Amino acid sequence: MDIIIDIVNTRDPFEKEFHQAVTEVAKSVKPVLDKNPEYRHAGIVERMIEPERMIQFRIPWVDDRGIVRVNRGFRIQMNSAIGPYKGGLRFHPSVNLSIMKFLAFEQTFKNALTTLPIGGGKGGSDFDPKGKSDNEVMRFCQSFMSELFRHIGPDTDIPAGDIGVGAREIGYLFGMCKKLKNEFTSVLTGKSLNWGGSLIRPEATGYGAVFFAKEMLATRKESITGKVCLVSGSGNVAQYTVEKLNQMGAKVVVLSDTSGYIYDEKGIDEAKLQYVMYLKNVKRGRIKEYAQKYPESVYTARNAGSGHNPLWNHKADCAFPSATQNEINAKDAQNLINNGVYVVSEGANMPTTPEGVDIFLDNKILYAPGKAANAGGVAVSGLEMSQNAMKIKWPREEVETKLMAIMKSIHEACLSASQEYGTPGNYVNGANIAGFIKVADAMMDQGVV
Ligand code: NDP
Ligand code: 2IT
Repeated sequence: MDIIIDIVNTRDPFEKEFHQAVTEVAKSVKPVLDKNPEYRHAGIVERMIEPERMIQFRIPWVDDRGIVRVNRGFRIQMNSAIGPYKGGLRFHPSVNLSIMKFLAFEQTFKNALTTLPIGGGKGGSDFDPKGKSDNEVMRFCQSFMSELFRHIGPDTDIPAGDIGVGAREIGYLFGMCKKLKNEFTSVLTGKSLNWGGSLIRPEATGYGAVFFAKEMLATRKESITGKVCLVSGSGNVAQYTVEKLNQMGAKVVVLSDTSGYIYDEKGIDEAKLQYVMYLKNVKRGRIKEYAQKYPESVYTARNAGSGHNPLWNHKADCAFPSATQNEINAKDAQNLINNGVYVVSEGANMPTTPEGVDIFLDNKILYAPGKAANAGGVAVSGLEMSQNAMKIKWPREEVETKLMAIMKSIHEACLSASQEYGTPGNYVNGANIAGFIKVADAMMDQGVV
């Protein structure tokens, strides 16, 4: 394990998010390597931490005032042992190589857990869609795709959405890619329903995170019904997490965005959720406006310097962090425990710091890491690719049933790997080990490539 940490420290000394993700996996898989020395001899981990290919490119575009702007684009093609590279695109000003690499690394294990034949990748840009006109977003997407198109394809690399990339951006990206390639193929997922998208793809990540929580609660013979839940973020994942929790009889009392969060003791019911969807997806406004519309709720502005996020300091049973990486630190994790939270299902990728994770594990709560709990999104992306390849469209119920079955099987795989390697109920070890073995075995079969 120390050798692996040394390699990333020496090669990529400043990539802190990538180090964080690698360190966690390296710790979890140590007993697997001890039991199966052939993985060490074949340099499996050394190869897994080095992307197969990284593409970085210039994205020039012209804003509405006629000024030339330049952003940076990335695509990390991390691992193709079990299928073509697959993973989202993130457009956010914080995007850098470390964040892209941590996401691509996590994606490789997540995709392996889905049971589908998809490898790991991730991409994006430091472009900020906030405050940009539709035309600016379109011109940016077209410029981004004018380079990316030569690196992707339905059997090579299939991007999708992530933070800042939703239906609008996927539409513009697909339009340009189709034009440049002169073919209509499944080169992106998360497409709109009338031109190749899958039913339930928009819902899949949030629904999946709730299904995973349901499976964890079932191990204690409990259900979601009646549970009070904290959900962070208010984008794609958060919205459909709230929708499914409401359908299952739970109550969600918080939602957030980068500026702050709202607390609504009465619960964010279906009608209020419809308003959030309008506010965020159509009006592209701020969550603060929720408190103006529903005076029974309270808005608290973000205080980044406070050392903790008050959103996690409310009485509840379950938490679904669904905004971004490292949004729960040790203090937040302890606040959650002190407030009675005993189920954490991560909709976001790596939302909990290593110190926070240790607090969850020490308290033996039902804690599912993102690579297991949020795998429903990419799983339905895989189902979108299958439907496109077969040129058919499955009904809503069929896709949701398949999603439910996939989340159940991920839960079982994590649990059984955690048991086999001596840490029963530790979903962090379980997810890392189960994902690792699947990718490692494929790499062993395919030789040193
Ligand atoms: P969206 O862009 O739809 O929503 C992101 C939400 O998180 C927004 O409310 C945004 O606030 C908030 N947010 C983003 N960055 C920060 C930040 N630095 N600090 C505080 N809040 C922030 O993205 P998604 O819902 O798609 O993604 C949310 C998380 O889920 C990400 O970690 C993503 O990687 C993960 N994920 C997404 C999947 C998908 O299918 N979309 C699949 C699996 C995981 P604001 O409105 O102010 O921007
Ligand atoms: O983090 C993720 O799993 C995603 N953003 C979804 C990726 C996908 O290919 O659907």
